[in-house]
Order: sequence, then structure tokens, then C-alpha cells
Amino acid sequence: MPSKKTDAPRTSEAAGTQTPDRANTNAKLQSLEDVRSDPTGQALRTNQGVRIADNQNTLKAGARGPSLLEDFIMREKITHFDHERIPERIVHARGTGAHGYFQSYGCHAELSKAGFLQDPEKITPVFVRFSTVQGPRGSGDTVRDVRGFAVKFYTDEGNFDLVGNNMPVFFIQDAIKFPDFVHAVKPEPHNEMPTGGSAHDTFWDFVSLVPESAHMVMWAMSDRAIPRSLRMMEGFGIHTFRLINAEGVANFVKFHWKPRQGVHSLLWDEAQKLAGKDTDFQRRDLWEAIETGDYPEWELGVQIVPEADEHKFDFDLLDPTKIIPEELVPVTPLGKMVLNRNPDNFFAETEQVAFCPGHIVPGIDFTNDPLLQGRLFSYTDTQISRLGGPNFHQIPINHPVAPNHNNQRDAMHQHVVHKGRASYEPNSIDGGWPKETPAGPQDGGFESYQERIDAHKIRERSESFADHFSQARLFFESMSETEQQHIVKAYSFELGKVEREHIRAREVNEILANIDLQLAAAVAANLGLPAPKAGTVKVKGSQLKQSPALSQMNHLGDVGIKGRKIAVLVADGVDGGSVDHWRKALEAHSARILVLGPTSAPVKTADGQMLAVDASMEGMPSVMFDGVVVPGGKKALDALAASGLAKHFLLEAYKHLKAIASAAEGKSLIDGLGLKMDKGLLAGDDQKAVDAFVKAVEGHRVWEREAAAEAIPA
Ligand code: HDD
Repeated sequence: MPSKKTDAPRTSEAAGTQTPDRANTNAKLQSLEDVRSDPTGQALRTNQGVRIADNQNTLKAGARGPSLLEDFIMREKITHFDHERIPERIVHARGTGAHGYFQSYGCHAELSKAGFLQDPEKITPVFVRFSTVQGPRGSGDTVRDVRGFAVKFYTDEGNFDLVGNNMPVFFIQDAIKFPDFVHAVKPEPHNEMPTGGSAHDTFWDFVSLVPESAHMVMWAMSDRAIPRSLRMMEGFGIHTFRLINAEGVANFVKFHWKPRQGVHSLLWDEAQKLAGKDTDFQRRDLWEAIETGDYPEWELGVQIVPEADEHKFDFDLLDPTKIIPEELVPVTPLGKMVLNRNPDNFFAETEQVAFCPGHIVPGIDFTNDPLLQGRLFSYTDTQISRLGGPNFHQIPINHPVAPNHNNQRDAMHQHVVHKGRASYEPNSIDGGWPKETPAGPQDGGFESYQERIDAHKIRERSESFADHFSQARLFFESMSETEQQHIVKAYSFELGKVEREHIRAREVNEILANIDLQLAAAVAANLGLPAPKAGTVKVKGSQLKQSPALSQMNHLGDVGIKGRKIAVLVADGVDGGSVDHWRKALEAHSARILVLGPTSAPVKTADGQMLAVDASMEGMPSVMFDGVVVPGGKKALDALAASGLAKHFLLEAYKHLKAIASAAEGKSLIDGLGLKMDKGLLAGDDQKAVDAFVKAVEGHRVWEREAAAEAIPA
């Protein structure tokens, strides 16, 4: 049954106006929805359809006797259970998914002939899976790690998968190094530690020996690696791709996803605490946002480089460890993606979805990026062991909405009853069907871009890939001072966990010193290593001194505090009017308000009403919120001032640079905590106080408070 929660269903354009293939799309979409099984009103049955009378007791020889092998009901149930698990993904095992749609802003025919980019009326269904890289399926959501950002577009011309990350570069330049990199970052082989993080010897051993990783490691040590929310991350296709129009004209492009929610991060202390207080913090955040109708939205854009400009940059477009700074080539918006439906079943959808960078449609093509080329092989190969054979495309979540007739047959888990008598081509028995479609401007068969190659067969890295430090330096120099400090702390923390001193020293002297000597010196000091000398590599530097687009501080988004979580702290004696006032004022901005009490029990307001609370302050600690409000009511304020739980809540929110507003009479509570008022620590109930609070939440953190917050215990 189709879900009721969609505002834009998995539909396509009206049938009848297009080719027969396209006219079939609606019916196909419907059949994909029909696999959703609804047990309401149904009898419990075996897999063979037999009604079950007793699901509590095994068939036995007497009430106290041995179980009988004959019990086909028990055997079927246990056998199925014994095989419920499939191998988790070798990387990106921890993930969460959502359905939604893509809509083009206009017709981009000059750029690509891909159908989903032609018509602003057209709704293309998508499924997105976000993930961490290192940790297993049950690992924490908030670890320092790259986030996967994989989007499957179910277009009328076949599935297009954009399998990217929330960082625009990668650790290595050639796919043959991927197993080495993954073995190094994964938990250590002898004791399987650490879970979910890169703060260990094998990772730093590898990256300090492989300078091409320098730029990406810089991103991984930045705040980008601890996003506040999956809704608040940029996404990148990373490799340079080609878009090709109906005339066969190709442009190089880099894909970007820009979140309307802004690009925001957790603080490291928050991220670590959340890993214990709510392992599911990010999947819960996405789930709840969608359930409450606060649908996250991204803009899909491309940086476009005409073929003629391929060699105009001081880096190679084929090198996946390089960005094209947005100041050199701005991002052209193509359309928007909205996520508006949670999966009905995690396993069937999020776990079984199979992405592959090789899933492209006419109008899109690859480049010779050697990392991309290897990926084209790896993903399909991995699904064969993960999903049990080559028919994984028949699993509903992977099934294209476009028809997919061909002569491939049989294999494990074949679900299709092929009616044709001839499973080969050419044939005369089935009238020659299914037939090839000649390549063409629209609705043609896929045709690879005819790039001219004149080369020796050789195992070699192009000299144009050799500069590993210029863009790492550009990244560091483009950060705000606060962001730079966070990077210093991240390197110091991670390397501090490395047991072997020669690895720490190599990272500082041979990598960081070549990027930025001050950065290297600060990290060395924190590790107790001798001050590093200037790096030995001659770094040519970038065309730009800075790229402001790299700093998160420049990406506040355009939805204000919509979907931000605000805690309202209450106790017996709270002023109910003050609670209502703040609730109304903040809900007018579409923030999410949660009332927290000393326990989960309702509290009694000053005028004797019972006020329900959403959770206790212990159940939902401050690390789960973006801001805190303390309403008026003397008795309640006194109770909060006497409560270690409430004081900890406020001090921790203060330490994490969050906006805190108290009613005017709550000032004494703030004073009692020894906190100084600032742009985001406010007392007052009037419109001015509300506006100041909203502005502080919008700014995400009260960065000016950072020095004062240092003194607060974690
Ligand atoms: Fe990969 C999964 C992203 C390089 C081999 N990768 C995977 C996923 C994402 C990425 C988001 C999870 C997809 C999902 O949610 O199911 N991978 C990237 C990016 C890369 C990259 C952005 C570089 C730019 N990957 C890469 C290389 C190889 C792989 C070079 C192998 C040569 N990746 C895989 C894989 C995975 C995978 C082993 C594991 C599970 C899967 O594919 O389906 O095949």
C-alpha cells in the first residue's frame, strides 16, 4: 500500500504523452508500492500460507516431553530466524535512509539530455542513504568520521545513483589503494578497536605515509566530520563527471548538494557525549524531522567546466583529492531534493538498497578519474555477496521504475517469470524482442562519450596529481579562527591516541609541517613533540589565498530556526503563561519545543494546572538540543536552582555555546551559576528577548562565548 505520509508520491508524468516505456512508469511505481505488506486484519500463517493455531508451543511428545522433528511450523520459523542477518557493508555499514523526490528548477537541456533535468513539473522519486564510514552497523552516529551521502534517482530512463560524501575530496587517488586505506581505518585487526573512529595507530600510520591523503584528512579533522544533523550537511559527488546534451556537447561537472538547513556541526565534547546518551542521535533527528512534517531540502547544483578549459586549473580535474574552489567556478543550481517519507521497514529498504556509481543514464558520463573507474567495478561486486547474487536489482528498493527487459536469466533469488521463449539476441522466435534502441538525442539507447584515447598501457600516476599540500593549506587558511582551533584540537586528540611516537612525529613533521607550520607546531606542542621545522616539500600553493565557501560559518541556511530543538525547563510552580508565551513565540518560527521536567511526571503550574512534560532532563540531556528556555515562576526557579540535574543542564548548554533564555525573574538563576550575560545568554520575556534568542539559535553557536566557556567543567 502506498504510504499516506507523502506530499509528493513516487509518481511520474501523466501517461499517454510519452513513449510506451514512459507510459508504463506509473503502473510500475504502483507495483513497487504493492510489495509493502500490511498485516491488518490478516491471519497468522506459515510461509506456505497455512493458518497457525498455536504460536506459543512447540509440538512435543507430552507436555513435559521432547520436541518432535515433525513440527514444520516451529522448524520453518527457527530456520528463517537463523538466516535473518546478511553481511553488513564493508564500509558505510551504519546508515539511515529516507524517501523523497527531486524536481528540476527548469529545463537544463543545454547541459544534459537526461530526462529528469528537463521539466520543472516532473517529480523524480529518490531514496537517500546517509552513513558513517568506519563503524559497524550498530556503532554510534556522532563519531568523528566522513558521512556517506548516496542518492538513488528513479528516473524514467533508468536509475541514476549519485554516491557521494559530505566532503568534496577523498583519501586516495587510485582505487587500487582502497582496500589498504579501509584496512587501516577499520578497527585494528588484533583487538577490533576502536569502534567508529580513526583515532588509532593503523589509520595514522597509513595517512602519514600517504601524503595524497593530507587534504581529506584535514576535512576529517574539521567540524565537517561531526555534523549536527544529517539534514545540515553538504553533499558532494567528488569526482568530475560529464554531462552531455542532445547535440553530444559535453561539459565537465562536479555535483553539489546544498542544504537549506545550513551547514552545522556538533562540538567535539557534545559528539562524544551523544555517542553514549543517544547512539541513534542522527537517525532519530532525521526520522523525527520527517515524521513531524519538517521535510529537509537540498539544492542540487553543478560546477561546470567546458571541455576546452580542462587544463586551465592548477590541479587536475581527474584528481579526486582536489576541489574546484567555488570562487573559481560557482555552483549552478539545477533543482531541489526534498525528503518527505520515512521507510516502512529498515531492512527491506535502508539495508537492502544497493548503490553503484556506475548506475548512470543517458546525458551523464564518467571521466577517467582512477578512483571513480575502480568504483565502477567494486559496488556491483560487493552486492553479490552482500545481497546474495546478481538479482539484487529485483529487490523492490533497487528496482528501477523504468522497464528493464533483457536476456539475463536465472541465478539466485530470481523473482521474474520470463515469458519469452528466446533468451538471446538476435532471435526470430520472440520477434527479436527485446531490441536495442539506437542512441539518439532523446529516449535513445545509452552511448558512451567518445573520448579520444591515445596512450601506452602503463601503471603510473600522472605528474599532474603530485601536489598534495596546496589545497590542504587552502582549506586550513579558509577556516575561521574558531574552526582552525577545532582542527588543531582534533589532530591533537586523534594523534594523542596513537601509541607509537614515530607515527605521531611523522604526521607532524612530514604532513602537517608541509601544510601549515603553525598548525604543525600547535599539534606538536600538545603532543609534547619537539617543535617541527619547516616542511621539506616545495608547495606551490593555490591560485586563491582563501575560499570562503569552505568555511561552515558562511553557510547558515535560509530556513531560520525551523526544525531546531529547544528545551523548556520546568518544575512545580512554573508560570504556565510564560511556558505558553515561549512555546507560541518559538513555534511561530517552526522550532520544535520540548518541555523537560525533573522527572517524566507532569508538573503543577503556579495556578494549579497540570502541565505535561515531554521527557525528564536526564532522559533528554542538553546535548540533544539547540537552545534552552527557562520560563518564569519563582517556586520553579528555586527548584531548578537547587537541582544538580537542572544546573548541569544549563551549564552544559552554556559550555556548548547554545542560546539560553530565561524569563526576567530567572536572571538570579543564571547569576547563581556564575555565568555572564552575552549575545546568546538572555533574561527577559518581551519580543526583544525572543528575537535575540531566535537570532542566537539561527547563528547556531554563540562563538563569542568560547573563551568564557573553557572554564566550565565538561
Ligand atoms: Fe565507496 C559504499 C562513497 C570510494 C567501494 N561508498 C559506499 C557508500 C558511499 C560511498 C556513500 C555507501 C552507499 C550506501 O549507502 O549503501 N566511496 C564513496 C565515495 C568514494 C568512495 C564518495 C570516493 C570518492 N568506495 C570507494 C572506492 C571503492 C569503494 C575507491 C572501491 C574500490 N564503497 C565501496 C564498496 C561499498 C561502498 C565496498 C560498501 C557497500 C557498498 O559499496 O554497497 O563497494
